[in-house]
Amino acid sequence: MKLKGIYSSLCESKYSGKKSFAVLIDPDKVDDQKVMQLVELGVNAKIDYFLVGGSLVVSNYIDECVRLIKKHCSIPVILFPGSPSQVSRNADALLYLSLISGRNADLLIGQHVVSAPVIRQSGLEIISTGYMVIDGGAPTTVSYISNASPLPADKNEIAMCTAMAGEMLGMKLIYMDAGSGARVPITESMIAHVSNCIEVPLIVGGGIRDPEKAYLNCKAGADMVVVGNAIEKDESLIYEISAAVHSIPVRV
Ligand code: 1GP
Repeated sequence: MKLKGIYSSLCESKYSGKKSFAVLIDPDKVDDQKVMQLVELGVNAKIDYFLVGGSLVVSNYIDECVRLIKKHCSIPVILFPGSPSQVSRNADALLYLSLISGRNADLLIGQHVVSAPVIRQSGLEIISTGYMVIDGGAPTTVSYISNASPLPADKNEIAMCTAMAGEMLGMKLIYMDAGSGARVPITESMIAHVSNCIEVPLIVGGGIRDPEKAYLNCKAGADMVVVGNAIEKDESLIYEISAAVHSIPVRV
């Protein structure tokens, strides 16, 4: 049995105002060499988490990818599964995503029912997460695969009510995602509105390409920012984004 620690750390960080930076690794886009490179960069840049997963993982590399990360560093690995098949016992935790911004019953509860025994047996720390896909200005893999309309980018009220409902239904995290490679990331205004009406930690990702946007998202109320695509294109961004996120003072 693994120690149940990731969610406690996320809550402690939120309480103290400590912002976190997670690098998303899509197992379809990496090999051993690339993973080792990202591990080294992640350690040197002092990132907080690796997220591993993708909306559509076609390779069979998740388990090996997670094992490699865990073997070579102590950065926690959180699974961010696009489907129930994306599970690795070697990870530290799993975001148990329910697509609360959509109206596709399968992604709200259906796939969870089918995969519940396997997920339970994995022994992973399971973190129930209200997953909200926000319109990022272009169709993304997640918007296509989910077969559900994204939440309109300028409708802060809908985002607030959705997040509040997720929290009251017992979800432990809210993850607002404009989708991987989104043309337009989520506005700071929407992040601030949502952050102000929930108490659980708030994760924000999708289309973040520079340290300024990561910083502004944290200032607006994101507790963790997730970056994938931009780092795939320019790895040196890991240092800049990590520094920007961690420049926000922690409450003592
Ligand atoms: C996608 O939030 C993540 O689910 C990260 O998005 O790849 O655009 O950084 P990017």
